[in-house]
Amino acid sequence: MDRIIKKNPNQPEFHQAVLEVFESILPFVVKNKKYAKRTLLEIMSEPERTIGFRISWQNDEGNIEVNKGYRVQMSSSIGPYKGGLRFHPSVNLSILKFLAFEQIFKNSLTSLPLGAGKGGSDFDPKGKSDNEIRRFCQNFMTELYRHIGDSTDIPAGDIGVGAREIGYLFGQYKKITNQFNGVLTGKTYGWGGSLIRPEATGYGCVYFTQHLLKDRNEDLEGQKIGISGSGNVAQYAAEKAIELGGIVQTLSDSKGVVYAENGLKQEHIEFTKILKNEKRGRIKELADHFDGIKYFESEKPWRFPLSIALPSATQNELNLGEVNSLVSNGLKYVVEGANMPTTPDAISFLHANNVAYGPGKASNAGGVATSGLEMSQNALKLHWSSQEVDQKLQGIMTNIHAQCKEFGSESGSINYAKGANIAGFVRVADAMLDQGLA
Ligand code: NDP
Ligand code: 2IT
Repeated sequence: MDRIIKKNPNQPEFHQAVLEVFESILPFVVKNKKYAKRTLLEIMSEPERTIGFRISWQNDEGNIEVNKGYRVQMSSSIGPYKGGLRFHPSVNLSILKFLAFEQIFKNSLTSLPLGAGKGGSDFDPKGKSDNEIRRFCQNFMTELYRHIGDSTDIPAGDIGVGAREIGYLFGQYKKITNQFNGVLTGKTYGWGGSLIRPEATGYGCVYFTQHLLKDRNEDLEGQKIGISGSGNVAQYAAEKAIELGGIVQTLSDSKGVVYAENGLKQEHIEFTKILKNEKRGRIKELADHFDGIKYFESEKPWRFPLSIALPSATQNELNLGEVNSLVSNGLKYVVEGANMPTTPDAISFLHANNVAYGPGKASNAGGVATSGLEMSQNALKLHWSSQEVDQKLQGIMTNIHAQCKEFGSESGSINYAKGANIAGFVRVADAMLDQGLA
């Protein structure tokens, strides 16, 4: 770990993600001769390839702006590089490398042939016109296209990249390469997307939550659920949790949180989808528009008494002080919709206080898994029905939970994070050994 920190200075998020995995799997690696003598973990933490590029684009005033673009091709041991693109002003190599590193284990857990990658830009989509977004995406793809391909590297969405951006990116890829193929996932259904891909991360996270509840002989009915974020993951986690009888009390964005004591209803989720995906407004407008919903500026969901927290916005958004107060207010489950939303000291606190903790690399894997299903449909040149895709997604989440239990069972309890890390590691490590890569 010291060597990794030295080789990758000033990358705190990357160090955090690597340390979390190292700490939890080291005893397993040391015990297993096959892995013990190798530097597998160290090799895995070095991207196979890191690409950086300039994106210059014209804003609506006619001026040229410039942003940084990246693709981190982390691991191709079990399949082509696969993972999302993030457009957010905070994007840098530390964040993309942590995300790409998490993606190794997540994609392995899906049991599909998916390697790991992540990319994006420090471009800020907030307040940009549709035309500016289109020009930016086209210029981003003009640089990226030479590094990706439907059996090389298959990007998708993440923060700030949804159906609109994937459309513009795909249009430019097709124009440059003269190829119509499955090089991106998260496409619109009418031109190669998969049904249920928009829903998959949020739905999958709730399916995973159901498994954790079942392990403790509970179910979702009547649970007070706090969800952070109001983007793709949060919208569909809320929708599925409501459908299954949960009381979803919060959604949020970077400006504040909305709280509905009696729980949000499907009509509120439909409003949120239009607000966020089309009008691109602030979550405050949900409270302005409906009775029984209050808005708290600059606050997070974690100040309310919840039994289940589904952090679904961004990294390190749930800290020790917040879990401490949540636990004194009756918190029993934290299941991550986002990537690495819970800080390391908060995770330790959850384990010490018998709160079931579902790590993002397991609980939000439904998104990339359904991207894998989109790739299969593209390769076969056909579409599966919603029911078929949803059933496969449920099967994958069930299987991920089973792997977490198999490798994470400790005397009297289950450490799902340890289970996810070991199970994810084994498949990739074995492939690396088979292929002479370690
Ligand atoms: P979206 O861009 O659709 O939504 C992001 C949401 O999180 C918005 O409500 C946004 O608020 C909020 N948010 C983003 N950054 C911050 C921040 N720094 N502080 C506070 N709030 C913030 O992204 P997704 O829903 O796709 O992604 C959410 C999380 O889920 C990310 O961690 C992503 O990596 C992870 N994830 C996504 C998957 C997918 O398929 N999309 C799959 C697996 C994981 P605002 O609009 O105000 O910025
Ligand atoms: O973090 C993630 O797993 C994603 N953003 C989805 C990646 C994908 O390729 O669907």
